[in-house]
Amino acid sequence: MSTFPTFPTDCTSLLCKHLTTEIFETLKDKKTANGFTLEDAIRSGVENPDSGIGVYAGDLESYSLFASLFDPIIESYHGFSASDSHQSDLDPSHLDAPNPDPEGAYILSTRIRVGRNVANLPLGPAISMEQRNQVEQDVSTALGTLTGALSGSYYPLEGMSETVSRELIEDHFLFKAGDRFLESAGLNHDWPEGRGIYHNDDKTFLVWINEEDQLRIISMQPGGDILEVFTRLTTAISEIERSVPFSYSKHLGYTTSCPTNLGTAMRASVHIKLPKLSADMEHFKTICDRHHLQIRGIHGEHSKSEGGIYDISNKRRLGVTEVQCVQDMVDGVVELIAEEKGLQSTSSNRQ
Ligand code: ADP
Ligand code: ILO
Repeated sequence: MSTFPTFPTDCTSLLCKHLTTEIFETLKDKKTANGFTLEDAIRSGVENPDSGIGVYAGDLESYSLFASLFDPIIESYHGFSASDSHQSDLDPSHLDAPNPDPEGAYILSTRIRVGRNVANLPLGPAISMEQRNQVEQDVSTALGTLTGALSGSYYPLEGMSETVSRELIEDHFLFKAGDRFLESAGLNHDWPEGRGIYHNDDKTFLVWINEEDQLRIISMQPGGDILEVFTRLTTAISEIERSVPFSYSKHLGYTTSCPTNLGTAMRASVHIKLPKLSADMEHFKTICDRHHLQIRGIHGEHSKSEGGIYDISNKRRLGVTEVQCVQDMVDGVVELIAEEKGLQSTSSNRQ
């Protein structure tokens, strides 16, 4: 790439905010050992100017070689500076999480996922077909050794019937095909080969293979027992880590292809019914901001809410521990439920 990309005047992505002509000129001819370039890193944000972020890494080296672009983006998104370092804490006994909704009136389900990538391999945007297929083989073999509540089966996407995959997506278990942000980032190359999903019989423990990250390890179940969900996840992570070495750096924590996921790579969410509170979106957002929470629709990122049900999750992932990520979500959900209850009783007193 020799010319500076053009962005529409209303573009608000972190890429367009931080990519100056000086940074562009310094980085445009650099290449990581895996052949990943600046052009590759910014393609998603250039082709999708409505991106929030707009960049992806091809390998761990991308974060240091293109640091003059990635660092300010990481600082803007996570409030984490180049001199900070990351801490991990996956100990469930450090979490204070009694079920915020024991009667099941508000929380439909809880899900906690982490992203992981295999050490010393390129990330999805720069991986070859052979390397990706090897990841699928190694990870599915490792998962095949799990026992007890984690034992299950691997279902490759290739050969999966349309009906089965539609059902898994609608029931919130499987990733969707054709995401345009991932497509531009090169993450859909050779689709559907090398991709698939592992799950136990109850679908409370799932692993996505070779989607945005090489592994997305997921624990989920109906209701609001967040501690049980976190405990299952942490057990699974340490079991998998015995045979699959994960890419981790002291500075950035777990390596991920999208900078928003760096650090813990954790998203802890509930699907929660808040019809009264969400009628006043500004008030709803103020509470979420106070607890560092993100609001999504119920069919994943870039989807809409249905029936006053929202996906509420931690926004901070880097420079905070996994326990803190989940604690943000728990504390915010407690306040959201109290607020919804208050609004419900005010409106029933008026009737
Ligand atoms: P990610 O969690 O990897 O960031 P998405 O936002 O696309 O990705 O969510 C993936 C899927 O997980 C979607 O189908 C979404 O509805 C589902 N999901 C997320 N949180 C929950 C939850 N608390 N309960 C049930 N399904 C959930
Ligand atoms: N590249 C997209 C998505 C960023 C955050 N989400 C995920 C799934 N990583 C954007 O810049 O809006």
